[in-house]
Amino acid sequence: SGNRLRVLVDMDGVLADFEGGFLKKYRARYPDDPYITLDDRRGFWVSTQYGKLRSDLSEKAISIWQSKDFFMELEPLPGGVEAVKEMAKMDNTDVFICTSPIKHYKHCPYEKYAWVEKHLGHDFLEQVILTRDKTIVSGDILIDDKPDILGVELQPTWEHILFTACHNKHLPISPSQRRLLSWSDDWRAVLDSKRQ
Ligand code: UMP
Repeated sequence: SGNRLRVLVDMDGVLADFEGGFLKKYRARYPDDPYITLDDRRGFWVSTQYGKLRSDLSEKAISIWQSKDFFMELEPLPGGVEAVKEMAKMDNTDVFICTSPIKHYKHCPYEKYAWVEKHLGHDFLEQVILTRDKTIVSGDILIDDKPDILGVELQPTWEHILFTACHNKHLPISPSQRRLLSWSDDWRAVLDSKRQ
């Protein structure tokens, strides 16, 4: 606490390639159905955009991330695991992974822990926060690809840094909101800007 910097890092779309993993498994399972390329993705909710494409496709999309091994087998996004490991070694810096599990809880929560253990190591499990409401978690920064992070706390302590993803890259950014374009972007400067 005190003068330490607390960084919250989202998992899906920031550390783990949810969109790429989804599209690959959706096309394998439903090869005769239409799909949305990553370039054409708009809006955070995959299920909503698929439902607009054809009404039955929302349920088919949902079936993909409800399946066993979906979350476990997501590929790391370039540079994310390395950045989190480096952050965690920095002086006066605490890093937590803050991620929302789906309500179909058979596989997702277990697999999120397993993913962190596999890619960041057993000790990093100490840093995992599973919550459906990130506004009640306190921190200095939340790096997240979801444009609107809402919950019961109307004034979260963190500044939301929007992590660029296929679904949010076209969004006009409000003057007050900062972005990280990828893990090649200057995340160290973002952290330093919040240090006392
Ligand atoms: N998710 C859905 N529907 C979608 C897209 C994603 O339920 O159309 C799930 C996957 C993740 C969660 O478990 O939402 C997003 O979590 P955060 O990235 O906000 O932590």
